[in-house]
Amino acid sequence: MSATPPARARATTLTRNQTAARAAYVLAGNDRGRLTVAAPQLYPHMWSWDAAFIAIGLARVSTGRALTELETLLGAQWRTGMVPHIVFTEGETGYEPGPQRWACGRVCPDAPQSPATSGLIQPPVHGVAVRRILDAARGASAAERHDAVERIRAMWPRLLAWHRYLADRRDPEGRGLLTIYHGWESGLDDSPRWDAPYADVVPAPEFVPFRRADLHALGALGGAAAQRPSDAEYVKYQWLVEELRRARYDDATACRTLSFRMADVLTSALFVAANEELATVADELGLPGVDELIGYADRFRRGVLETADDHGFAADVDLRTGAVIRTPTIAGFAPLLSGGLDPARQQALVETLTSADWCGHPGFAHALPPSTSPSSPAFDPVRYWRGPQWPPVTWLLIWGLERSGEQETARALREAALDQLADGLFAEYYHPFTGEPLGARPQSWTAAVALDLLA
Ligand code: 2M8
Repeated sequence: MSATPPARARATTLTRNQTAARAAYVLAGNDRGRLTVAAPQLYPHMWSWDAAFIAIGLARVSTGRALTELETLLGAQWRTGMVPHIVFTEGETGYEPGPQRWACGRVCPDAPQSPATSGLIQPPVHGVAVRRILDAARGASAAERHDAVERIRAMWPRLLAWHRYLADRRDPEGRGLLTIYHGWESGLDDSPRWDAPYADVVPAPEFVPFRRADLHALGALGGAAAQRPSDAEYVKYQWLVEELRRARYDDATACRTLSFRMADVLTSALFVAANEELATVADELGLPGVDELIGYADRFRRGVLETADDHGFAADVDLRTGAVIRTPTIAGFAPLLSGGLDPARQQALVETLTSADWCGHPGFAHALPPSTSPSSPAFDPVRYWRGPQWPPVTWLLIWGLERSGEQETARALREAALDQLADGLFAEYYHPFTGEPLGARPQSWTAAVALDLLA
């Protein structure tokens, strides 16, 4: 994909106050009481990492409501400590695979009977949200702060169990990288980083793929199928769910039998950051687990940095073949989230991020990170995680750059992000060249990161 289409003039540019007001309005509209749906038509349920970003945004409006979001998610935790990637809202049938297809409560004794959940994970950014909520509570009334502290104390055992699950069951060999069983677990579903491993995911001949509800929902929003993963990819996604169900969602079995097992460097880097953030919360509130959390952060930071090349760019590892997958996707910037690079490699990585191969492409409508480098043959400016710019990922990079002491680059990204979000549409993702909104809208996590960036 080399052609660079002209940037389109957008219909509206809101002021920052208007953008914030509209973002809060979107979150209120997507609020179903104790959870916020990821997007009303396309994703009418709660998603795990979406919930964390939503809580980060809600903290700017009400720390109490932000905590409710995390409490609902953690309320669906499995006995193993696993936090599921989807918590299904009752009676909602517009998403596939739905609860019947996962059948978690039926085939796995560790899954809750209610609420119904999926049997996968997503990146563990929840610790980051907890830290942000506690910080936001500092500026609130004494009563709100007291309530926030008590509720964080109450959810602490579940947060620790989640991190223990990840460290023990998703890194049984202690390499400092988290194993994922499905591209969906990475959150970057159809990223080109998974193309090679997906070549080995071959559905059994008798497998009958089920109806794709996503294309129907997106079509109703006026979106085109070209913005979603292809049918060929979707059959593999469905087949992996089937494999997992056959493994009864048992981690030991999954680690032996699944046809997709990747050490995900971005998820691992986010785990480092979440452990560090939770360790500061534990320290501040006198909660148990500080040393354990710092231990996890150190172990996974080492794991992430071991994959980095001379320019600090990180890689995934295919655990089935041992192959190192260094695709030019946004995941390569993982060390900016885990921290720990030596100054020379950190500078090189920031230079790469701002170069014409990434945010600095001269044709981009907004100088923001694309999900895949436009110089990669796999780049596609409209298709999901294969090129478009995703606001929550931008948020993560801004946050990571600030933590890494790269204030100037963080500031530039923040300004560009606010320009992008001033269309007031809160799209799921954006066309890097035209600035056109793509995918679902309004998407809750986009509104949430807008609220936080504007605060
Ligand atoms: C997308 O993933 C779901 C499957 O989990 C889907 O396409 O049906 C991804 O963008 C994921 O990162 C996100 O959490 C989810 C809900 O926004 O949608």
